[in-house]
Amino acid sequence: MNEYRLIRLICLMKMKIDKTYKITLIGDGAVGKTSIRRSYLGETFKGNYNLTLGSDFATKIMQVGDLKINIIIWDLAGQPRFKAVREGFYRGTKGALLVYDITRKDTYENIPQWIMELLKNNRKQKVPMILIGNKSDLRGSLYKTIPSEHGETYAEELGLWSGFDVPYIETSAKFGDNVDQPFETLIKQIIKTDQMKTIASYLQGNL
Ligand code: G3D
Ligand code: MG
Repeated sequence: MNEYRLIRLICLMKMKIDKTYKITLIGDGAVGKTSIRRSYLGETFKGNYNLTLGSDFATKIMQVGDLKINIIIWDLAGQPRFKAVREGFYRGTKGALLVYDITRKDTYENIPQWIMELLKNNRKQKVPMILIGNKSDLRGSLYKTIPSEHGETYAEELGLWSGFDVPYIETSAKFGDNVDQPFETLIKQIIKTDQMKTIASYLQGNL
C-alpha cells in the first residue's frame, strides 16, 4: 500500500464522517475494474495499465442526503494467481460491483465464481451487488458482444437469489459512460440495508 494513500485514509477516518463503507470491485482480469474506479474518481483513462497486483484501494467522500459517507473502494486483481492475496480483502465488504467485459463471454460466465469467492471470504454474507457490463463502446465494432438482455436477465436472477435489487448497468470506462451510476446506486442500497439492520436489531432489543 502506498504511504500517501495510507496517510490519506487515516486523515479521512479522523474527519467527521457518518459512515464508512467498504465496497469491492470484482471480476476477471482485464475486464476494466481499475479503469472504472479511475474513471469514477475523475482520473484520466489510461491504456496500458500496470496490472493490479493483488489489491489496491481508493477512497471517496460522498454526501447522501444528510449523511457524509466515506467509501473505500477495493480493486482486486482478477487473475487466478492472486487468489490467495484476494481472499484476505473481502472481509467486511458491504457491497460489490461485479464486472464483466461484454466482448468476452468467459468473463460473463465466470461471475458466479466471483460471487462464491466473495461469500466464502465474507462470512457467507450476501451483500448488495451491481452487475456491470463494461466496454460498451465496443458495441457495434468488430467484436462479438454479449447482448444487454443477457446481463439484465442474469441480474434479475441474482436479485431473486440474494434478496437485493440487483441492477444491470453497462459502462464504458474508456469514455466515462455511466461510471457514476453503479457506485451511487450501490451506496444507496448499502445505506438502506444498514438502516434496516439497525432498525431490526433495535426492535429485537425492545421486544
Ligand atoms: P482490470 O483492472 O479489470 O484488470 P483494467 O482491467 O482496468 O486494467 O483494463 C484492462 C484493459 O481494458 C486496458 O487495456 C484498458 O485500457 C481496457 N479497458 C478498460 N475499460 C475499457 C472500456 O470501457 N472500453 C475499452 N475499449 N477498453 C477498456 P490495455 O490495452 O491496457 O490492456
Ligand atoms: Mg486492475
